[in-house]
Amino acid sequence: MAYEIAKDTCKFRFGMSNPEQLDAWLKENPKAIGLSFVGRSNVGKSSTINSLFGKKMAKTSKTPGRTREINIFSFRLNNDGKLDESLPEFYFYDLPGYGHAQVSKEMSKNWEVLIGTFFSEISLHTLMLNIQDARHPNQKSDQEFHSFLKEFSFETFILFNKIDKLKKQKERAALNKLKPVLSKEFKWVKQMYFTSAESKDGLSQVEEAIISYLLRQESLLQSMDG
Ligand SMILES: Nc1nc2c(ncn2[C@@H]2O[C@H](COP(=O)(O)OP(=O)(O)O)[C@@H](O)[C@H]2O)c(=O)[nH]1
Ligand SMILES: [Mg+2]
Repeated sequence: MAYEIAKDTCKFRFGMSNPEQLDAWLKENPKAIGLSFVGRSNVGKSSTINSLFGKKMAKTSKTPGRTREINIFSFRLNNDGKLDESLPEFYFYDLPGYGHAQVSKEMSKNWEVLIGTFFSEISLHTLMLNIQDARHPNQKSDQEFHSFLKEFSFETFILFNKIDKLKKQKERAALNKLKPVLSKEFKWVKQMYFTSAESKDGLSQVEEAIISYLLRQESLLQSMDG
């Protein structure tokens, strides 16, 4: 592959917990091209980010539901091992997990406003990467999130993470059986992957798909401007 994520260019930019501050940033950046990580707490969003963008980018946690901010990062792409300066800076967003019961009412209210602001103001050139736990896919909160997301027109991929934990052949077979069911259920989801942030299984395919999305958006914006 000619293009790859230039890990040495990945930078943490902002941690947003204030919806107004987030709103202002999003409105200033209507043409930002990037991707967003969304999923239940503890499914491995931060770990997947770290595997794709470089160690210790995002904070991983043993305690679910800790990140209550939207973290904004920027990165660039290499082409044949060299930074491609003709391409803009891209962004990725680490979102707080949904479906975590043990938060106070106040916190969940702020979460709702923050997430609402994010999805209604974020550039449409943003790929949604929904991470789910391969051992417990399509939970109630995943379904609720999907019915929310369906109202928007973002391109969406699903990553079923932690496949390294599916040790038994039986569990893997069950997941494979689920594939056609999930494809039916998630007709509007463009691509699905089985991954492990731990063993890195499946992540090079995900990186390839992300890059292809970014380059597509970039040429789309070029043609609109030109
Ligand atoms: N075995 C295994 N553990 C993982 C994987 N991805 C994440 N974890 C672990 O799951 C826990 C939660 O991960 P984290 O990335 O913080 O989840 P987040 O809340 O979705 O950001 C951590 O203890 C990780 O080490 C994976 O693919 N395989
Ligand atoms: Mg996290």
